[in-house]
Amino acid sequence: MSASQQTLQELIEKGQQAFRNTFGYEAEVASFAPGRVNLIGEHIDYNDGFALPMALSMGTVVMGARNKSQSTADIITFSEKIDGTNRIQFDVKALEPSNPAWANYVKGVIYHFNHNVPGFNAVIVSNVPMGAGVSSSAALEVSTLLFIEALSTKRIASNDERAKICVRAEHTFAGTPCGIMDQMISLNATANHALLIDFRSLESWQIPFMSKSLAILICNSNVRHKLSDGEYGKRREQCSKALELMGLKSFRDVQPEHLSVLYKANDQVLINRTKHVIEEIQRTMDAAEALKNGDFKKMGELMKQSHTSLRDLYEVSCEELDALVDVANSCPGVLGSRMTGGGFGGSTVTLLETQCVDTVISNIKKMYKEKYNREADCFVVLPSAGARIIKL
Ligand code: GAF
Repeated sequence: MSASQQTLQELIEKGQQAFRNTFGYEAEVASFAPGRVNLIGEHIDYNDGFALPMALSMGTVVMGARNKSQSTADIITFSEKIDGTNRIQFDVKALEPSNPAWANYVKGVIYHFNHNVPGFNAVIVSNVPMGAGVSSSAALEVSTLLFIEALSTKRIASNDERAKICVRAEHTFAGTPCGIMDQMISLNATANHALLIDFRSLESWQIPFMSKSLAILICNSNVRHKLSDGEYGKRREQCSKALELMGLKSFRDVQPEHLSVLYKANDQVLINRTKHVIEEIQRTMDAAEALKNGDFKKMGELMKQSHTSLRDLYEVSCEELDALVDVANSCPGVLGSRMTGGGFGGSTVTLLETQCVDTVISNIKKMYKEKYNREADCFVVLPSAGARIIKL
């Protein structure tokens, strides 16, 4: 059985057993936070726009209990992101980024929680595929935060605040200048719904999204192009530069006269980035409306347009993702397919008729193996519930 097929109950049992075997007593507190797939609204969270993600049933469990020390955290992990080190000990009162990389998500969250956390022992178990663009990092951050919140006396006022703590952790300890979408959906998701998030106000709306005749398919390309490391930050800088040229603080305020300033500056890259952002914001609002109206054909068309824009205007796709999207879109029964997440590898998301799932998966896998000699891992997913404390 692959990690992603383990159920939450199996993750919990695995964690409890590992905790008992490692530390010699029972875990008392457990938290769960899901990964996500974004249906539409890509590279828009840090641009003041809208996105429409949903949570997966796959997620990360952090479980444990206080230990006898004042401030030592002793953590083992079963996640694939172990960098060869699956047990770490550190002082919760003297935190700084260091290897292994996975531990920085944990340390960063404790640091930015900014309240007394007692010494604890913990186990981390996850079934979110790593590096697949489905937010394994946010799942780890959010689950860690709920866990330490339960161990301490401080209660964070809202999920917005929780999401911001996790983002700070990711920026400062993991060194990734991410937006806030992944943490927001992990914290606020509801089963059978996608979440329309407005990143200007952080308001959000649950959009019912469940149909027996339709399925959502994630295909992991199993590639992560190295160039992605700096490219995400570069896109953020280009967007800031475009706003600066237009004399604006937000893409939500762009009027035709602002665009003409940009056209005069004649920087095609900035024009393309701006075009993507403005159009993707509109597409995302249209997609939420289409879902509300049960207009899945429209939803699929918008997903296709989103991919084209990410490929040609925002330039965050890659050959493998384009091939996965193209083969999916060519299959009967597929309404629309696009890359999802940060890009440069990772996964695609496809909306399709349930009755066609097996054929579409087999076409995708065949093409991918023949063209790239790689496996595409395919999962049918359902919109699932958000992060929570699990009663042990
Ligand atoms: C990554 C980031 F973490 C998100 O904040 C978001 O920007 C996404 O890429 C692109 O939409 O997942």
